[in-house]
Amino acid sequence: MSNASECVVRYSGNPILTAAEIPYPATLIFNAGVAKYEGKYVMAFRNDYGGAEGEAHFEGTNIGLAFSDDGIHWEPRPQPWIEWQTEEIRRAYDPRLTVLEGRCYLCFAVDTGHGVRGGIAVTDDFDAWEVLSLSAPDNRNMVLFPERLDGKFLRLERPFPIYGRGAPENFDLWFSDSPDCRYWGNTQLVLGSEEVPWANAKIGPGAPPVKTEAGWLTLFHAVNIDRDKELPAWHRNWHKTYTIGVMLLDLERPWVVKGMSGEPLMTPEAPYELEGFRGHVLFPGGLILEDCGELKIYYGAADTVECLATADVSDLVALCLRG
Ligand code: BMA
Repeated sequence: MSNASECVVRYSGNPILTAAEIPYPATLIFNAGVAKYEGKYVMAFRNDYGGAEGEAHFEGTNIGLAFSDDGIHWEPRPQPWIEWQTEEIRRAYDPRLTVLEGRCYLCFAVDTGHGVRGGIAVTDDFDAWEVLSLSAPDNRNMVLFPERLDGKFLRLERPFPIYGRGAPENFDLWFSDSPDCRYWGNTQLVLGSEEVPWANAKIGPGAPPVKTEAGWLTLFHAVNIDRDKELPAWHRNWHKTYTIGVMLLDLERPWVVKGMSGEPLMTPEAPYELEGFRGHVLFPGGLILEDCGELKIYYGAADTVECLATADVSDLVALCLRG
């Protein structure tokens, strides 16, 4: 069987969405969530706007929408969708989408005056959105599973404990469940960052899991920090490489890892992944399983553009089970 990275094919037309295609102020278009909803592909993407290319200063962040018939070519909506600002809330970003029982749920990170909170909202029309829960800080990278288990909503999340963890950025991937998507409990550790052999720092859930016979297949990001190596970025002191890992979670006990690829599934290598606002960053936010067994992997590249890669679901399941 092939190496992990050989199981993935980058779309030749990457990137699939950039700031140049957005009909309102946009500088960085990245870290999108993607779902199939009512016969169309829908993408909710992060837009950091109001900065000049090459400069690391932006006026704000909003979440925009784009729609597609094939999951490859995208039509952005004329206006941004969500820009959340109050006295306490500064912005919502890095959206993930999960369709569950006909409704579309949106998870996002929320920067507030008192830390980063993981938010979950729901929409039925991609116009109105209702916030269902906001976690205690610091927590981000929430993703919802597309099904309930024993009546409960299931989520993966990434709290970031700065005092209790020993190393500055060794943050881990966790699970919790909820009867109503508002009150969360049954918190369980899923994967410690030390269990990812190719990374030395934080990990976090990426795309909402996809159900297979062998288990819930899910992508995560894993960060390696090399302080001796300056990576290309629009600002100084960028030392983090973000890779994509893949694992399989137990269907009945989704906090149990049944298998994980021992190598990264994707490592930054294409020019649009190596250079941009922050080079060497791959940040997966969407995973769609097509009827033919093809997986579409959506990921932000270099915190600058949104990209697509494909893989065969049976190859990724086999990779996880092989270890
Ligand atoms: C993380 C998040 C992501 C971003 C990544 C790399 O902490 O802020 O939005 O893609 O860093 O900069």
